Amino acid sequence: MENKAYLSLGTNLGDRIENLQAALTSLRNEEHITIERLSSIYETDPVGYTEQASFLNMAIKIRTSLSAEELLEKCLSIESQLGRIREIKWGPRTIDLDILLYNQDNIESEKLIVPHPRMHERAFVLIPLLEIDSTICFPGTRMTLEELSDSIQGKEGVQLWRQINGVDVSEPLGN
Ligand code: PH2
Ligand code: MG
Ligand code: MG
Repeated sequence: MENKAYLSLGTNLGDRIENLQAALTSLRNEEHITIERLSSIYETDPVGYTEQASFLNMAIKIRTSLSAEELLEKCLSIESQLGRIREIKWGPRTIDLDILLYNQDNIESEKLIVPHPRMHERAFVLIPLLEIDSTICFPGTRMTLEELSDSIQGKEGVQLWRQINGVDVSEPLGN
């Protein structure tokens, strides 16, 4: 499990908490992946295409012996197992599993770009990520997430989900 990666999870179709649970269970059942940290779950305003239901988003830190490409294949297969179909760009989805960072690698292949090209401008990615590791340095800059946190745009669209619902949901997910 020599590689360290950060993933973003998002869902806004069906039973959203069940979708997150199912994705985490599938990741836990993968022998080449260990989940090290989980963020809280956040309810977030849709970004990009705004005429859709709000999302639940969270981030996780994993260790894996998979290459970035193998990890992507794993993520895509979990997405399709959970019933994700090809949908409109940035539109509603049952589950979205995105690789944010893979070690300090810069990857640009036909299938995969890492660091995730839009993570820097997305509060629904940065706020959960900040919670699990504020010392992350973006490849290419010397700034840590902590140092960048004040300048994150769109924070008001990212709310702790457990506060909205009055229950702490991070425990059942195995934090
Ligand atoms: N994912 C998108 C587009 N817009 N908005 C929110 N709030 N959360 C998402 O996960 C999300 C989005 C495309 O992957
Ligand atoms: Mg995405
Ligand atoms: Mg995706």
